[in-house]
Amino acid sequence: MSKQLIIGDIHGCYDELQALLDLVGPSEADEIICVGDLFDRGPKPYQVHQFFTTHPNTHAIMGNHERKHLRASQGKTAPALSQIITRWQLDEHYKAVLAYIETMPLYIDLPDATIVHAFWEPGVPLAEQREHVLVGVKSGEEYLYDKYERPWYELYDGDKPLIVGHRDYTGVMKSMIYQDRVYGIDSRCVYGGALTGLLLPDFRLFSVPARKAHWFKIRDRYVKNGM
Ligand SMILES: [Mn+2]
Repeated sequence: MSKQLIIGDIHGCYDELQALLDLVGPSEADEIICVGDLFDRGPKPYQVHQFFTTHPNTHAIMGNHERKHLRASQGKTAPALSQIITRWQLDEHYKAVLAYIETMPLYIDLPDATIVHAFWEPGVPLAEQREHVLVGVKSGEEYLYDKYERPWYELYDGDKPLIVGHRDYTGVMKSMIYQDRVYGIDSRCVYGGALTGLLLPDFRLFSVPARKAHWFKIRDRYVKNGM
């Protein structure tokens, strides 16, 4: 039977992605699914894009960083620093990455789990969840907190376990499991934490340490050089 490896926010951390794949050792038939935020802030967005566009059985969900790229490219918002740096890193490949981002779904619903980038609103079917909630836009997070005044994951009411990225719920760059119902697997690789994978159908966690606190180095280099 084929398995699914769900991977947390990669943020351009291609070397750690490879290390995680070496550790887990998925077969050709296994699916590899990232929860989103694939490119921004890390050192190797192009290699991550190549991986997801050339390997069979790979999928990625739209994260708030992908949404920002789309909206900036459509003139709806100004790109933030992390998008400006990613554009500069990708250079002539940026268009192809944007085209890939346009194909990314807001969620993936597997037999054993539902996967979204960020949040969930109780009482709302998956297909009717608000985009800014699923993707993790600030306004989506504020909307949930104003309406429910509790951490959203305590109210999760979907019919199978939910897997998300986007936030470090532990505060110590580790994954969170809430009542075997919500799996938060963003362990902050690009800030020097770890890259986490969750292997289904067994819900087994794997993790590899970040090689560096990539984002701080990249940001400082970019700002210093004025590029
Ligand atoms: Mn995110």
